[in-house]
Amino acid sequence: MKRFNFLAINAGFFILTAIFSCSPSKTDQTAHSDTQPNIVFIMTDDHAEKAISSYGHDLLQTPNIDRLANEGIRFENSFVTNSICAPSRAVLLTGKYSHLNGLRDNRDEFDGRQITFPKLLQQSGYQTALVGKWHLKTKPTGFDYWNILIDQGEYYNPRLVENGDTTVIEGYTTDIITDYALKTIEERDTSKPFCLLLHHKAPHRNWMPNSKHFDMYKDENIPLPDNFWDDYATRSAAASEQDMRIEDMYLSTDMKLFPEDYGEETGTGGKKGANPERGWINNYNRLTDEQKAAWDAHYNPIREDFREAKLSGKELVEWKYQRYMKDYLRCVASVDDNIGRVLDYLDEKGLAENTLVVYTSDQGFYLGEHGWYDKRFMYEESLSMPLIIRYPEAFEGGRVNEELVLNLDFAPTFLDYAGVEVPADMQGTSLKGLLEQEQEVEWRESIYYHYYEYPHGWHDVKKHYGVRTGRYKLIHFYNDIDAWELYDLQEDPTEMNNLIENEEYQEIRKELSEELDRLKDLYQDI
Ligand SMILES: [Ca+2]
Repeated sequence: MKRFNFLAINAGFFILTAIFSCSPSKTDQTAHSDTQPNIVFIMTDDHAEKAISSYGHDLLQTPNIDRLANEGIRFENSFVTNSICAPSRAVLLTGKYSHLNGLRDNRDEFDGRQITFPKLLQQSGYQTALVGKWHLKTKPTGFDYWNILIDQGEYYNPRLVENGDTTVIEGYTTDIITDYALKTIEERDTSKPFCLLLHHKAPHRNWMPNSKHFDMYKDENIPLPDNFWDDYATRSAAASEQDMRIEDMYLSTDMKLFPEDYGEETGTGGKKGANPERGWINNYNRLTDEQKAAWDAHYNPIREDFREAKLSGKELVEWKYQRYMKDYLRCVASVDDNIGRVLDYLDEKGLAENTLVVYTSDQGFYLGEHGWYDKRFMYEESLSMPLIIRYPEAFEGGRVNEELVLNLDFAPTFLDYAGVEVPADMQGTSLKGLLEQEQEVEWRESIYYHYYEYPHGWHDVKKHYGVRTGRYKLIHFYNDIDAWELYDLQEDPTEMNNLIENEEYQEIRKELSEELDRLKDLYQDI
């Protein structure tokens, strides 16, 4: 814990001691394991499945996430109900769709008076803790201990609010969040099971890597996705207005250049009229002298090359893609390192067997597909979220599950494993039957999605809702547009060909439309 400054250590110990006042007994680590598992819920922000090697991709090696997949169950078809940060978190906590939990987009505040799974676990005897990104504006409820980043948080030297008190901790945020998470487990009341929500900021924009990963991909070029130069033909919502193209990324905060490198900021960055330079320079100035020296040693040669090359057109876009991807993947490398630390800690303390460990992200992300970064659209890259669950005491690992699961299912799953009755108005389904391969599991054959953040907010993606089955997807964009899209994911996995007017698909369109009506009714989204 060398990276903590002295004041922060003392503040942390004071609070932890005050909260966990029952004296810990190291001999009683598994006393509760027969009935209630410990839960470690690790969630990152904007981590695409494509940036995980166990999902079958080779952009990046993620040995620690892969270890979890080898020892647990990896879900091939896990999805988010509303692909944006705060709404995804509200769904996770409540087990309810956005229109019922009241948090439709990042502008809304979370109503912390609602029933959430941490509250119910707490009432059933769990010690509950939240460490890392929160992003729901209101104060966390249902946690014995919380220590959270402010809003989106910072990559370096983050401000952390620990049960209401703000401190600045020197170091790299992904490491620091993990430090606090492990400290929270270490100092818990061992007579109780614990539930820890470990929520990383990374790899959210603006992708500032730990200097130890600067050399990754140094002399490599990352291949462009096949549909990088998408013209959005047949898809009017994508063609009309969205502002999430890599082409339009900021030269300042996204590319880490300074005004003297480029003159005038030409990127729109998802929000015309924002002032990205000010935010970026503030971020840079938060670095310590030592961090700045490491930063400059890596980025100054990149800046010099940029100034000399005077790139424009496609060359500039491809340069942006390389810069974006390398920093994004380096940030994921830190996430993977720190997952390794958590798994090693659980092993060392004899907690691995009776702890349910989840790895997921609040949604997926575009890594150049359709020419994009960001999320929001109901297309596969942002609808999908990685999901791996390990609980050695209950099931063997190494399997892949292909059922359609949702972030709506987390709350019922944790309550089910804890032996707590799932409230009737939670809309998800416990994953326990799938995890334990019970023979008579009847599972959903379609999922429902609804995105709202328009015209306010970022990136100008129009409101839409839709249904996805194992093979097909029907989407309706609405508000100031009335556009339907239909995809055959088996024939067109990258969703380039909208089949809504195709004669051969009219029967499927009708069936999907009926299924969409059924789901809207089922989830009370009317
Ligand atoms: Ca996110």
